[in-house]
Amino acid sequence: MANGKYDWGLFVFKKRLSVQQHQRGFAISLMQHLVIPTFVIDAHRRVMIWNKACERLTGVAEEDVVGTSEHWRAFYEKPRPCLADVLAMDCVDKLHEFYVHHHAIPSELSHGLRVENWCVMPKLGNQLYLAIDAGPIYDDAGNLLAVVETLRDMTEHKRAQIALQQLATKDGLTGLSNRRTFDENLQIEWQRAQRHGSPISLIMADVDYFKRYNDHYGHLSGDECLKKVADVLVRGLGRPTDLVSRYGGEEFALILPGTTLDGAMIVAQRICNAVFDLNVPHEKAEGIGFVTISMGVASLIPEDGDVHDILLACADEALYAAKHEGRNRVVSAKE
Ligand code: GH3
Ligand code: MG
Ligand code: MG
Repeated sequence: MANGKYDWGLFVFKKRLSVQQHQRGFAISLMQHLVIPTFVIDAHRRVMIWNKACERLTGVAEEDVVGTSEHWRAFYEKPRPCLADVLAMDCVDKLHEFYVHHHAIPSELSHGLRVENWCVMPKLGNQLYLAIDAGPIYDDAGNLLAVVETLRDMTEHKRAQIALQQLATKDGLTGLSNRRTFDENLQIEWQRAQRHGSPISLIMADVDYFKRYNDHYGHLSGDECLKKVADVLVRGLGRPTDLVSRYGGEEFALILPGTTLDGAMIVAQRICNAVFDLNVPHEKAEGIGFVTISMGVASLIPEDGDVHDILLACADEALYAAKHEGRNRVVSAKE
């Protein structure tokens, strides 16, 4: 009030300010109570907002993180950028270094990013698979004001997906790769060997007198025996590219990419000895008294036009010879 007159200009200004403050307060409160875990960082990567749902998801309290750049601690054990940081630092080209599953959000309106990732959640001590979205906010001049990151817990969904994948690719009894995975892998490795002109070896293994084992000790003991043999096979393989699968009943197949016949024979003999050394009694195994396996080994450098069936047929023939020659032995396919 000046000279008894009311200052309408000041009044309108104050009113507008108070409406703006009210709106801002409402927006912050809205975000804080949003059911979707959300946090916001400024252009200097300091946390501005850390909502209640984010507190529940991470176990990290708002007061411990707001004003700091320590938000990574809520998700990871070692310092690394969160998705919002990637946008704030303008290093989207490095996204693949931090996230396996990532893509830009397909919208002309958004410069956002979407990723999926396993997070270790150090405060809660449990691993969560999170779907993460981040979107930048710019002022009218195009300067970055903030980045909003939202998180969705996809752990159950991911675990179900992994379980389904396991069902489709693994053998239920032994946990080894199943026949389908074997077929796919053999095809891939065969083609790779063809392209590189490198050797590929295949070992077929079959438990000796296993029908008698089942008949004598029962089917459940038979299953236990197969698991023990499978463990020996897994331990017998040295390279990450080697693959052991349950081919069928009591037959196993081992693919050894980049391995010559001599190398594969050494591996097979070592495994054959290790199964014998398990000392699993088998009263009905002729002459030996323990569970043993026979193995047929084949190796080839595939040429153009060759199909992998030749390798299977050669290894099978060698296995047949191993049985014929008395079992508990390794026989190589004829060159
Ligand atoms: P050989 O020494 O010539 O290999 O004789 P074998 O008795 O091992 O061979 P055969 O093919 O006659 O019999 C295989 C047996 O393996 C038949 C079945 O009783 C047993 N078998 C196959 N799959 C399973 C399984 O999943 N669990 C159990 N317990 N036994 C199985
Ligand atoms: Mg058999
Ligand atoms: Mg057998």
